[in-house]
Amino acid sequence: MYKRQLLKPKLLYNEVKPVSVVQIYKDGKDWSFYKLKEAKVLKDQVFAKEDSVCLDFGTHCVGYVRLNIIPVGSPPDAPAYIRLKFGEHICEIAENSADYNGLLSSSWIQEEYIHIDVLPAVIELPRRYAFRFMEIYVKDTSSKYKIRFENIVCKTVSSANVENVPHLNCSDSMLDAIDHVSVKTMCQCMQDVFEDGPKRDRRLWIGDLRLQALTNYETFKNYDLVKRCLYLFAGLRQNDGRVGACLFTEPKPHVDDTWLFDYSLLFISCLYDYYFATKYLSLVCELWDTAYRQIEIAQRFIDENGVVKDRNDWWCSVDWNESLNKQASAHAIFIYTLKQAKYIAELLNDNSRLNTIEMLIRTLEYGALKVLWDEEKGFFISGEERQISWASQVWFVLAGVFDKEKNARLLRHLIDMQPNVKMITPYMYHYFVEALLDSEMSEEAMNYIKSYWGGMVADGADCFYELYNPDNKYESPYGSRIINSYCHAWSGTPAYFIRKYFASKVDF
Ligand code: RAM
Repeated sequence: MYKRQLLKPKLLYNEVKPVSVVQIYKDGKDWSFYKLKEAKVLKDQVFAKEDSVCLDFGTHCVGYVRLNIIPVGSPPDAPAYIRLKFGEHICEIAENSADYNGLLSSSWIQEEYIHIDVLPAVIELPRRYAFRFMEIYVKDTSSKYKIRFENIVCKTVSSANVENVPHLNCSDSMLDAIDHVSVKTMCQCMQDVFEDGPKRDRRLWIGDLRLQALTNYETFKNYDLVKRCLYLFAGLRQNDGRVGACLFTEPKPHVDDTWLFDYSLLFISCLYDYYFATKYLSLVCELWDTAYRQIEIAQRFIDENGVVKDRNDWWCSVDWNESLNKQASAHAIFIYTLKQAKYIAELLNDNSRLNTIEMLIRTLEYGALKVLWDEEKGFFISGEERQISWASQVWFVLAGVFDKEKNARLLRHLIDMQPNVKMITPYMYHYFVEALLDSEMSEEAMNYIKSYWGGMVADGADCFYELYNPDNKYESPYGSRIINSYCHAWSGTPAYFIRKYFASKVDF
């Protein structure tokens, strides 16, 4: 049996019932809701053709829904025909799914039409949903009978046990709330593997895994789940040894055909972090060849000036800001991961690879300073149009091309100048906060944690979103925000920052 199979986690189940019936309304430009009544009185409400109700489960749930449908009136002389809709965010219920015309498949929209021929009935939906809100819409019964709903329940599932995570209880209630939402986000995404989002894409992406693993080391400490995911990536490589950007576990584990420059290199970071968290050298030793192979592949992207070549397809992830040029970030991520690889090579006494790694670091640092650094502007530029973005500066700080003082000056300059190619994903904000902490700017780091992730909490998030642009809350890389994920692994890292870097200043 494969090692990754041996490490399959045990799934834990629970039951959550709806707490209230809510009314959706437009609050200015956006959707909002208020409580109409307790959910327990729903059993007395009778539904006829075109009636609907929206239930609030009070918290984000991942799991399987069951409900009883009871006929009222004459014997049912026609099937009941209902629509069930599930939403992590109220906008998914409020907006008409038929209007969706985005980039990703509409099949992600959590909506089912069901005929029920025999009543009363117990409906158990086979699909796993991620939601807080559930809408029931009665498309039709018949003129002779109506229906009622009873025993609505969600059997929730996760491989994480929240009871294993000590509660944060500090004097700052905003920080407590951010930590709580962060731990909840992690828990919902910890399933058979670390999923990126339990609504969408429900699979293992390496960029997400890297941040989940870091947060997991400070919270759930499920080292085996990280190990399983690393075995999956290493055991299911693409053709020439490339680590794929993501993989699926059903019907059996298989790698996707997407490859991303930065994600493949982040396999090295995952291994490096795993070593620091566990000090288990054996896994590092076992997976070192796979990690090193990613360097050999990325090396092909370096041009004659020692700079990573730009491309205009989806070759590198970094952030979802559509105007972002990724060349400089990719270049810096290569240096960043090479330095981690250098550490591993030293640890394993792999001297021949160590020489190559050191040579590559020199080449790329030289190329960065010669071609990508603009002394006059005081920023790293990216692409033919010499774009100045937040992401490029952040990744260069993390790459450690300059010393700490110069990095701190670069970050201050960035904050002062506010270049308009901004970061829009919590994923990229994570690395920004990491760069601030690396540069001993912990006050600024804390302020950004509070304003960015705190902004989502203030907007009512019970899990952190895939994408959050405080300047445009409708932003979606996919053409519609109803397809965005509102519980997304790469957003759950504040608990990591708070617990790792600020633990001495807060109480548990
Ligand atoms: C999306 C997912 C995932 C991310 C990739 C790059 O499909 O949101 O989290 O890692 O893109």
